[in-house]
Amino acid sequence: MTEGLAASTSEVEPVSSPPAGLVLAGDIAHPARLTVRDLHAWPQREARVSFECATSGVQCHHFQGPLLHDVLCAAEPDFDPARRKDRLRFLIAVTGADGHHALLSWGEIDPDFGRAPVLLATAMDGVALDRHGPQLVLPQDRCGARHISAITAIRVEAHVRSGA
Ligand SMILES: Nc1nc2c(c(=O)[nH]1)N[C@H]1C(S)=C(S)[C@@H](COP(=O)(O)O)O[C@H]1N2
Ligand SMILES: [Mo]
Repeated sequence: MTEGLAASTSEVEPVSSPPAGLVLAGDIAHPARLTVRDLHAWPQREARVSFECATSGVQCHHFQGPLLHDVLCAAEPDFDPARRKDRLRFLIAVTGADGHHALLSWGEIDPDFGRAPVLLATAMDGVALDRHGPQLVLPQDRCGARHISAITAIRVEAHVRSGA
């Protein structure tokens, strides 16, 4: 029975091109693997952004997708929900398929603090990112470098205070 299921699944979805997805992990209650399709479960927002790249100049794109904050809250980061201050210890590390890597702070996207409407885009310029993987969209950024494409991992981590 298991063999039959495996055979029919591979017919529908060739193992050579599985839908791109990201691993959500770290100091959270619900680690998960999320495909672009899974990201449609949250309310979809839209953003028209322009950003400058040091090598290719100004680019303008239209993105659609859920708020990063909504997706991360569903994973229940390990902070004390009763203390706003506690959330300010957390970092968000985002990695692309090519290893490009950048950090955000929780305070930056939290509606009580920076309120940045950062998206995990499921589509760019009307084209679904199902095969490519989701893209980070930061309407507040002047430069393009944190608009990480083909995201493979997001880690939410409590920063450990160093020294005295
Ligand atoms: N995965 C990944 N995403 C990335 C980058 C990258 O090197 N890898 N470069 C960033 C930079 S520097 C810019 S300006 C924007 C736009 O880059 P593009 O011109 O390659 O689309 O994507 C960003 N996202
Ligand atoms: Mo860039």
